[in-house]
Amino acid sequence: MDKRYYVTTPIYYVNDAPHIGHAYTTLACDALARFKRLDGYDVFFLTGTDEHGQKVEKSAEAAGVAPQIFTDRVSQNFRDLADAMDFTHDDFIRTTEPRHTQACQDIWRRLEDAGDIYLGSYAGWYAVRDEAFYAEDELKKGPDGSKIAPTGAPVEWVEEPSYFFRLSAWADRLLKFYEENPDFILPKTRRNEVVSFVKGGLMDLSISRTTFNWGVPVPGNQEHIMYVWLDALTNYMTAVGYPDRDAELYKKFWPADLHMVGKDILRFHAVYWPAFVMAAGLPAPKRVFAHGWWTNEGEKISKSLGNVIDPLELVDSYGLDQVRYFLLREVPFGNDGDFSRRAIIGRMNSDLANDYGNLAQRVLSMVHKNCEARVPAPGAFTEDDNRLLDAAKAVLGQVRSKMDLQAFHEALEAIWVVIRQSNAYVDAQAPWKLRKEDPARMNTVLYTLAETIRHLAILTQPFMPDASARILDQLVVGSGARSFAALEDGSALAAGTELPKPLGVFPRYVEDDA
Ligand code: ME8
Repeated sequence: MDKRYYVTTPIYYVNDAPHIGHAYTTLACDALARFKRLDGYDVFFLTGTDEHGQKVEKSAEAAGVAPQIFTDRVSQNFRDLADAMDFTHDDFIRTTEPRHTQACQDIWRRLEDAGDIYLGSYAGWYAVRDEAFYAEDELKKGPDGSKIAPTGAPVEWVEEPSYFFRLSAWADRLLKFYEENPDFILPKTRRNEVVSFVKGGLMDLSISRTTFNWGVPVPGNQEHIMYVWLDALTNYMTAVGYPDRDAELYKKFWPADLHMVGKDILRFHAVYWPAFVMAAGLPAPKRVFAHGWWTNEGEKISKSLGNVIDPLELVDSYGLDQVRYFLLREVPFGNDGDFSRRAIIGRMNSDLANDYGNLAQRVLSMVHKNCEARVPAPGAFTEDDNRLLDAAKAVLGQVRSKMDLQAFHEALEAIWVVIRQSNAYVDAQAPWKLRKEDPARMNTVLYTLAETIRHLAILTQPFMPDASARILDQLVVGSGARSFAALEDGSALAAGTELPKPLGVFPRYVEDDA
């Protein structure tokens, strides 16, 4: 089995501060990267910033600083966010780095050599906000009667000399590619949208600009800079060493297993990008997953509405693991979702404090009080005990198949089924009553529970790394015994192991009414 996994986030525009949407995409990739590492994969997890183009140039201008100084500053905000959220990326790429210029120019030359680039002139609509060209018939009328892009972005008329990529010639090959790779675009509904878009026919794509110069120069023609999306998409190959195709990382990790993106940029990733890569004679990535859109208390998140959610503030208010859990659990991954205080507090108090936290806390406290703070020695397991232990053992397989489809919410739900089953088992077995009546049976019950919690805490690590580690510390599970192998190789808690005094891991969130 090929145990390598390459996952990427979009590279974010440095026109603005990072917000919850950016944190969400990278979080999903982080959970996946952590999951795969625990599952024995060699993982490469990439994130970074998209620093060229008109949009960034204009933001720098508005800030009154040179674009490079501006991008240095804003890019750092994205790194700070990644640190604050404990993301485990292996590289953080910036498109203004020299390694990236080299990669962009190389891919350009390959497209040119393949006969897929020609010089012409572009006359049409462009939306700086989306950094995208639009055909006349795609535009809508805005509230003030002016033309706007389907995304709502204002458009401007552009006329300039431009190189084109022969995208029109790629429609059939793309359709064949989608057919041969049915999971290339997920979720399925998004796949259908892309397929019907391509079936509608593709126009050649303008891939250079001449009216500003914040970008990668086109090789052989200094008048042109590369279209920011060709530049940006190439980052996924730059980071693994391209254009050096003998580079160790490139050989190991290209083609990427997963480009995680928001639904807003699916077309660039699922149409343009595989066409570019295949035209360059290189292997196309294996999957693009387009997730949904977050709103804030029912409203579209936007700077003009003043309702941008700062992920750092969320972490300060609710705690990192709580925010990580909420974002991945609340919304079926792929669907749109709404952030609300009520919803996150609800999840914290019911799923985390009442279900998971309470299970760990009451079991560990009983062990501490009644078993001399040692893992109790179990006697023969009854049918009830085995039912719980078997359920705990079966979760990894379920979570694995959910994670392979990026169904984070279902992966978590599968874990919670066993958490709830464990709580029901505690209530049914009532170990506190057994203390006097049948201490040997109490030991077996508490052992069964502690062993189940070991499984659960190993499995929740990708989602809530800190809280899971604290539960595993309380069970004295060593750092070498926290990977998924320890759920499949017959490992189990050793009776007699001395345990530290338990401490609650998921406090209830008490609303401040003041
Ligand atoms: O598009 N809900 O960068 P970008 C969910 N530079 N996700 C959201 C979101 C929201 N409300 N808002 C943003 C670009 N996102 C290009 C990408 S890749 C080669 C170049 C997330 O800064 C989501 O992942 O506009 C979306 O696709 C991405 O941020 C857009 O980030």
